[in-house]
Amino acid sequence: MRLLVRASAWAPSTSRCLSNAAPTHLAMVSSSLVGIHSPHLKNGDPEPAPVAGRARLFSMRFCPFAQRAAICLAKKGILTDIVNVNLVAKPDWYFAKNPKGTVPTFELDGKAVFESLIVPEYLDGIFPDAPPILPAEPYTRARQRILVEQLSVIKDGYVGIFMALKGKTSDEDVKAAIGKAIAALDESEKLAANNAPFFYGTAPGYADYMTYPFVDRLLVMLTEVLPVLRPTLAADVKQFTAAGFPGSGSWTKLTAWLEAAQQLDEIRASRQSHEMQAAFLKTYIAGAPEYDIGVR
Ligand SMILES: N[C@@H](CCC(=O)N[C@@H](CS)C(=O)NCC(=O)O)C(=O)O
Repeated sequence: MRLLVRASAWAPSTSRCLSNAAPTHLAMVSSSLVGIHSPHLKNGDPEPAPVAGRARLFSMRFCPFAQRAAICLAKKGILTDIVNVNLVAKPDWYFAKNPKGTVPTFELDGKAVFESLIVPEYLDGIFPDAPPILPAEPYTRARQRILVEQLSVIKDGYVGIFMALKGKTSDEDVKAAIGKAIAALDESEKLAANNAPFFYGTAPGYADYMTYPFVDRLLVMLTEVLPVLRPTLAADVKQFTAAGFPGSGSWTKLTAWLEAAQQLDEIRASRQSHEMQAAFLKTYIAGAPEYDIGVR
């Protein structure tokens, strides 16, 4: 298949706006994703010319939804130019691809598909020779979808803390949001597989890929952002550390799952460092997101 590249092949970008230059704080991980650290295009910037036959992912470096799509593209080894979009000053041309103006949007041969839970299925359909994200067998497939729905409590838990901090709500409200995130971890622990690191067995799949970006952000939030922005609540989250998150005492299976997920090439290829995520989150919570933080 012409768009497939081996995971070890680091494909050069031919597009003017795209760059492979990784900030020095990130170890280079070879992958099919080109320009993951490229600057974000904003209103007034021209759309980079698409390279014929080459996939594009419209993204934002720190977006967990966009990371879902990036993980799947890396797993499949699809040569993809990442086009980062400034979400507070979106280029006009972006709305023609995605009227909601959200990221991610996947585009190939002039066909754009958005929504992070739908893109993986589309990729499975158009790249039948690449490793599948969703299983073909109907029951297993349905169960994976159900699992993603159930695990969305982690997304909600993370977003709840984010909103509470951004809304400058009282310590009591932030505490309540932390409580919900902890309850989400408890629920997810019950859903994790026994004796298998991944949610649906020994190999990672849809549920793992759709959930990882939010667990990683919850980690950053609880260990690096919240204690700094709300020192009055530092004691409420001091049980959490980046190493061994969320903690094998209460969440044995989830902790083993995260450790295994962090080793996957497709996850390593799509991630931003915790340091950069924390720095970005602070600017976002303050109301002035610095999308290009650490790039230049
Ligand atoms: N339901 C969408 C949500 C995507 C989303 O909200 N992305 C955020 C960035 S993390 C975004 O594009 N925000 C800009 C906006 O909503 O205008 C999906 O799953 O793809």
